[in-house]
Amino acid sequence: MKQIDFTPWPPELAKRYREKGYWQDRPLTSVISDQLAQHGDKPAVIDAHRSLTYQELEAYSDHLAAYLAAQGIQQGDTALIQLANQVEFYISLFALLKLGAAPVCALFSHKQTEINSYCEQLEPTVLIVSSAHELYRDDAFIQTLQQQYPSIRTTLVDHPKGNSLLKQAYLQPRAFIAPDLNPEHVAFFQLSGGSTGTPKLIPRTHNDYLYSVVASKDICELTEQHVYLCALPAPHNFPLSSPGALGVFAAGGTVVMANDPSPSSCFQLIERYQVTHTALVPPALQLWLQHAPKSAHNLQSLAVIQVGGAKLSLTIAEQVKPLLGCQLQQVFGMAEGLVNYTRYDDDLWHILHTQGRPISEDDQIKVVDEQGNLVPDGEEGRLLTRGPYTIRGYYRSPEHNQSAFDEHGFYSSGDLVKRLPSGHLIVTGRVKDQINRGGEKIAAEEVENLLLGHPNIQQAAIVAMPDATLGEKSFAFLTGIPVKALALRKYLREQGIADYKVPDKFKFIDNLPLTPVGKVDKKQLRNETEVQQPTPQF
Ligand code: OOB
Repeated sequence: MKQIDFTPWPPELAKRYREKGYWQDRPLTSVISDQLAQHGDKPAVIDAHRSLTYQELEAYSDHLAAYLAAQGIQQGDTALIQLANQVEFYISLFALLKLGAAPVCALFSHKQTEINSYCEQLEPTVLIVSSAHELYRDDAFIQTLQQQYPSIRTTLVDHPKGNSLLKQAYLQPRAFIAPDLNPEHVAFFQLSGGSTGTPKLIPRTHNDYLYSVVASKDICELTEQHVYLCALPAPHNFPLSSPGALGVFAAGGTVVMANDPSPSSCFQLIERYQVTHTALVPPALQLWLQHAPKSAHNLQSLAVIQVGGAKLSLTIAEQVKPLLGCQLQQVFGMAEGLVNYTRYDDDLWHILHTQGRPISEDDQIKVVDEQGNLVPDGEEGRLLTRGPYTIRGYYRSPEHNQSAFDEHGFYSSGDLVKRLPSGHLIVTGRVKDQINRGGEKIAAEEVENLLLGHPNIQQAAIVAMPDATLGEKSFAFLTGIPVKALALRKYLREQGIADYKVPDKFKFIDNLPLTPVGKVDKKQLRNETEVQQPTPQF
């Protein structure tokens, strides 16, 4: 039997995680199968086009799994899903999980560069994509992928409004014989925000992910009464598992999918479906706060808004209760594992000023200085963590793993934090070479490398500049023969990268400043962006 590579936890820790009941040796799909007896007829997921009960979600993912099995797809294979926020996302995810064929779920904003990189790394056997995405409007890109990656055996394209091969495959009843899965093995891949040239893939096992989902569901006290609005891109770790859609399924609740997190998409859904919970990034929350007071929609059903993905400013945090009438929960998480929540019964100070505390008492946190020495509580340092649902290594990245994990298996997230005696963390900054553009992560090196491909550009350095709405935008400093920003944007779009990675500002300068050891001095460049910008709100 083929097995997907991943770095296992040391046996003594795996034993402990089992003994403590974190790892239950059950497949991740049990979040839906467990609901069938009691909640089979209840709506599990609703999008703009249809509503599926738990029974339907289970049956459709079985049919699709059987269809794929008949195409020769089997345990140990990999797959790529690129769908919008639509019920087919969960049908496809569960079908592949049932087969043991681990998917990577690309964000809908991803383009050729990202998709190529995932295919290069995974050699998928299945593509499940939507023609609503510009890449799949016709067959050209799919054919290129199929030629470049002969591993691709089955391609299912969905058409959002009409019939499609994907819909036929899941609607047509077929008996599925489930293979025996080992819950210690890889279930699927999360995407890393990254700080390197190539986006890294994060193998998540059934055991570790299911634990994070179920524990998150308990912390957030979700029940079958709850209705969760999935407003962020469905594959992202936050709306998938913190507690996200999978947590809501595990509780027997209902997931409502919005096309995007804007008030115009979301407020009507909140009223119509009596949404109780949702998860937002700070810029979306800001828009909600601006629009809620004058909205004609009744938002009273909302009990909790979770905010995470990027730092939330105190001034925005303070407005949640007065303007939206619901509880704020701060969430500081990462696709690699560790997730922190403020708890509902925390005092107001901790809810407003901290990004929460870890899910598990077995989440080990170290806050260290530049030499790797522990710093006292309350002092800033780098965050290191390991635990029952934090990965031990990126997929097939031995070199990067050397620097991303310490000798004790602690993952270095690249965040600067302060830990309080209560265990709560405050995110104070970052050492990784990344821009956090309103929750969307940009690995500076990835975009710099693409810019270096331009004939006029000699050197490129991308840094964060403060922005009142997004928190940060990206600023590219360049040397070489000047080119207009418009032309550079066009050039980058032609390379096929997600729009959010295209720098917001470009500037040609004579030389990039260097540190005493001869590296590009990004700190100095960042200072320069601040001179040119108005003071940020957060
Ligand atoms: C979430 O996951 P990723 O993988 O997109 O990004 C992780 C990084 C963290 O290392 C940190 O730099 C930043 O995003 N971050 C925050 C934050 N939440 C995430 N920075 C400040 N304050 C916060 N509340 O973004 C993610 C995954 C699961 C749940 C929530 C967020």
